[in-house]
Amino acid sequence: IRDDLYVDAAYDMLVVSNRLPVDYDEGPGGETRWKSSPGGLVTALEPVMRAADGAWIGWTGVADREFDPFEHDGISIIPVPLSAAELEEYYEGFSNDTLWPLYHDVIAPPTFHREWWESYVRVNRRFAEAAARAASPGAVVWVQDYQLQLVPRMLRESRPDLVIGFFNHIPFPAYGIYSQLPWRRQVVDGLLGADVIGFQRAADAGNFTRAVRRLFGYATRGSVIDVPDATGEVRHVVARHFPISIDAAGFEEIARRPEVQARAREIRESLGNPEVIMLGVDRLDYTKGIRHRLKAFGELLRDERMSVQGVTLVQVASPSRERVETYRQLRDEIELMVGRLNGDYSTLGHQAIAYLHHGYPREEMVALYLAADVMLVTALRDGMNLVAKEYVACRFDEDGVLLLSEFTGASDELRQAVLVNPHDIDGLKDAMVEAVEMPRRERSRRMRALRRRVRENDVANWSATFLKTLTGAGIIAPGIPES
Ligand code: GDG
Repeated sequence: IRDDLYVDAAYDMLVVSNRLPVDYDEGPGGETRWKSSPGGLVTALEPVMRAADGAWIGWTGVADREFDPFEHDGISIIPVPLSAAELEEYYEGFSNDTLWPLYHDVIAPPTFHREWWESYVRVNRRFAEAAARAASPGAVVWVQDYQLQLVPRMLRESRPDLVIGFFNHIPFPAYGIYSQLPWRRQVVDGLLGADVIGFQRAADAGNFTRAVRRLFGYATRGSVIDVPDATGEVRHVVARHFPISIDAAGFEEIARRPEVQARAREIRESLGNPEVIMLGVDRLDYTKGIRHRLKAFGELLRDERMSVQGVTLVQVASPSRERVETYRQLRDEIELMVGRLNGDYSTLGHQAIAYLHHGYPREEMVALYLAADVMLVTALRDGMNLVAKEYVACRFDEDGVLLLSEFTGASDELRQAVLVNPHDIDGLKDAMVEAVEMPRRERSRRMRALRRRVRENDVANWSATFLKTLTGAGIIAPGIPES
């Protein structure tokens, strides 16, 4: 154990997120072990964190346990504890049953509980205090996502010397929806403690800026908001879009491995060699439009515009938020639909839908992307949707069709996809047929354009652009669309 991990005010760069990029694991003798949980954010920030002597602050995923700071794979980790009650109120409650549905345009009704809000405030304060302790004078602190929207203001109050950034991974809704939140002023004020507030889409940044004007009447010019402090002095806060991306080269490298390609062929065979494989990969979440997708596919089979000999739908629905009631109900509904459709249309040799309620290793996901002729992304609302970008990054063969909902952030950039409104079931059915029947030349033309886009704005580019804006260089990368 390194002594300097315990030194306060030691880090020039801090990332603060609800979950740490590591998973707890117990060794055979009951000893604590840590496994990396490789996400895009870690890949993007690892080099930055190493270069800047950075640390990551967040929760370990284990309730009611305190852990000392430690180092993992060259990154300093500062755990923040959460109790089982806080997990229920701050995380499953306020974050996932109030903010999540509200920020996704109330696809599911948000629940407002005052105790949940109080827990959210308490936990945000704990994260802010941990960051305030760990940050060196003038350090850069980058706070991530909707679970921690109060941290920027709390941090600025205790440490006005810090440079504070915030990035919201999910949408920010229009004021008419946002204004339902009983704590709408506190949340916007919490965010305004940051120097730069990042969103996925220009529309999200616009919604936020309008909320600031409506609630506080502050002057705004383009992406700059004038925020007066207690003494009347004005601070310029930047609120704009920084569309997140993936480690495109990393995904392509996996896709090029011979064993992954062999696995893709094996997947196709095990499905009975259908002419076309359509694929959906989502956390099992009501924002992802899984029901709309199943309904459209079911009608196509019913209308005999598709057949199970011709087309198989593989749906990976990875388990998510299983303690939240809305998610349990959704799982039941989806599994009822899948069961019905398979009962009605499958044959002994050909399944209509291969439904998998599992999480898989990244290599298996890539093999699925390679096996899929058509990728279905039909989210009703999605901050970005990384699955769409991953599919594109993996298709070095320049084949495959991406069908993409207009309600994803990704659709701002991936204009060569087959764009759909998932609420329009007839339109969705036509788009699915168009995707299945698209000639090879057109598939390649579109895929080449999509791939160029994802390569140009990868996750390293995303974090560099954000951090440059935050630290004052203000350089805007060429890969970012302004609309
Ligand atoms: C939020 C926003 C925004 C899924 N199942 C498995 C698995 N995954 C991976 C995917 C992808 C990630 O999880 C999901 O990312 P998405 O972007 O699609 O969606 P959210 O989880 O809702 O993420 C979203 C994102 O934050 C980033 O800002 O884009 O809009 O909602 O990487 O591949 N990975 C593995 N096994 C699985 O079973 N290995």
